[in-house]
Amino acid sequence: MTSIEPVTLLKLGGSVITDKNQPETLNHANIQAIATILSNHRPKNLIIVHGGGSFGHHHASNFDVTIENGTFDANEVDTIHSSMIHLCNIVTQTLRSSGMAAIPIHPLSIAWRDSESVFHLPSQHILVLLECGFLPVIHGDLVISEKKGATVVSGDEILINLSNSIPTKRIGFCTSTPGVLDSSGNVISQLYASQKQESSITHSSSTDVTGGMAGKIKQIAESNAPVSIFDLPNLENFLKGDEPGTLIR
Ligand code: IP8
Repeated sequence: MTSIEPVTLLKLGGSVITDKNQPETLNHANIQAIATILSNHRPKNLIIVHGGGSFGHHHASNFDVTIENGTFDANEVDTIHSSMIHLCNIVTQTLRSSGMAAIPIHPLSIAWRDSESVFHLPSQHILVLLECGFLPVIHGDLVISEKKGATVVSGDEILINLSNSIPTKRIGFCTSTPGVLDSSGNVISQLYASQKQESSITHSSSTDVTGGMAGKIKQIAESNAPVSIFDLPNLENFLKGDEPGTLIR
């Protein structure tokens, strides 16, 4: 068994790394900016999870595939999954070009949902990757679900699942908003467990089959580690150990 120091889990929102309003459109500038920031800071024991943005969500929505509603059509599975592999390859290639040892991990190949819809993601090999000095990069994807076929799993659910199976120091969600906003549009600096479900959360107008910020907050309620939600200009501060945006305990 491996034993490593507690990890940092970082979610790169699909709305940060892609243009969510244009099908299959990357935000190259943001992906490069993230790679530069990470290579300057070289955080130890980091696991990255990224979202689908205009890649996975666009195709999943066309085929009406969601977290609940699966597909048994292999061509649909391949179209959705391949678009996520493509996005993950761009992210990992950019990170490697900046000197990071990024390795893609594809949930469809290793994870599943059981008959109660409980999500299972083996994590031992992810720990071994970390121990060997690699930077694991996982992504929202399709997963095979008992009786339902292939359903969507969000990067948020993957991240929270990992935080409950791998000792986790902190969790960061790098999103297109500077944090969780109150009804006047101001960033709420701290939320406590009891408020996690009650905050005023706006819904995005772009295609998102996993529920946007509202879905994220629902997932975060399941985590044990402190969670920060912030935007790209604050990624560096998060990596330095600050608590930018909204801190959820
Ligand atoms: O953007 C969604 O991941 P998310 C993945 O983290 C697919 O919700 C395939 C739509």
